[in-house]
Amino acid sequence: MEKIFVTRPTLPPFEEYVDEIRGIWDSHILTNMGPKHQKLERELENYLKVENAILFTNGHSALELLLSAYSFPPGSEVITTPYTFASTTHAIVRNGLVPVFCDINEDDCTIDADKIETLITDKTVAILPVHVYGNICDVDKLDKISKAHDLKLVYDSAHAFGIEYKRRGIGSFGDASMFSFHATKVFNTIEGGLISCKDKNTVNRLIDLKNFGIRNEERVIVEGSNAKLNEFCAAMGICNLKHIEKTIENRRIVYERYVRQLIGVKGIELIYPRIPATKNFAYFPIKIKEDYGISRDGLYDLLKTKGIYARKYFYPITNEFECYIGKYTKGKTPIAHKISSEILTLPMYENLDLEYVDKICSIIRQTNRIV
Ligand code: T4K
Repeated sequence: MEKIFVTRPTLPPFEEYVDEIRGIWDSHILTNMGPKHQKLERELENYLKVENAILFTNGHSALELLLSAYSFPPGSEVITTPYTFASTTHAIVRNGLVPVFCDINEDDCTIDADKIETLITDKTVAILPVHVYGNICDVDKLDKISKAHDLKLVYDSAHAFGIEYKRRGIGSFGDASMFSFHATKVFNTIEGGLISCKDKNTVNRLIDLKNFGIRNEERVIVEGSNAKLNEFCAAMGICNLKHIEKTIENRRIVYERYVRQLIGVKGIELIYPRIPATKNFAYFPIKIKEDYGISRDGLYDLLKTKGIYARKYFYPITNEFECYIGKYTKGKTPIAHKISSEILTLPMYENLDLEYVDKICSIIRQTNRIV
């Protein structure tokens, strides 16, 4: 029985990648912000419609260093969502900052912007929302709140590659955005990440922070880290970017095949964006409601017995992780808690065989009928 995983990385044609890396055998430049790294940064600024793009080894390092670039006083508070991957909360905590959890919208699972202001205190320094599944947050409302309270607004855009709203790249909203280019993402550089950021001082600080704070052979100006994307990963990005429109189109076909078959199934709820932005079809999340017949975990297990490895993105929510439970209790997040017990993300990737999509949908539909 073939195993179907929640995702499968997009790879460019083999020969294209070989052609792209061939020159490395002449130059021997493998890393330290070489020509491919620089080329990819310029190409991504263009594609993502952002002013400055800074590449990193992965999305998490990018986010962690972004928060460190602002030099917030230790113990400052960052309002964020618990309905996300571990990285978002870890980036806050690993900077000595305090996550204050805000609940999410029931429909699109993004942060509930109407609940943010009640969480602001004199210790709040930033808001860190997540464009979860590629559903963008209410960026207009968040912009107003952050400006009214003089807070930094930094987005976790790990899922939002290529999305545009009001004809602007999603990474141009707020003070800065982090994109993940992990193997499992819509666009990958094997591992990789990016910060888009308007402010030149922050850009320069991030460039220092990702290379040990080294300005030149004799000057080290800040206690930086090492988070440089290497040339082989940059080459993968250059190749994958050439095909990105087709990749997203192929994802759309899979996405729509799911929607057609799962819409209206009793006990199954689809998740739609509430803000009208373009789509990248990053994930296919569904909610398994009480009237479905079996639980979310029951369906997860059933699919597994048939070789289909769906995932519970995002369960548990981060404020219920063993390492955080009971520690950061300021905000209450009952909606995020409820959704995390209902959520299942189905296999979703470019060129997922449509017969498998039909098979997955038919299992979901039949299970509903027989229980
Ligand atoms: N913020 C958010 C909101 C995020 O979702 C993420 C990452 C980040 C920040 C941090 O960005 P990075 O530092 O990762 O750039 C996966 C990814 O590793 C992670 O990048 C992603 N979010 C998260 C949602 O999903 P896992 O632990 O579920 O990955 P894993 O290894 O179980 O992979 C899932 C499936 O993908 C596997 O069952 C098989 C398939 N797969 C995976 C890999 C790595 C492949 O077919 N080939 C592969 O090389 O976290």
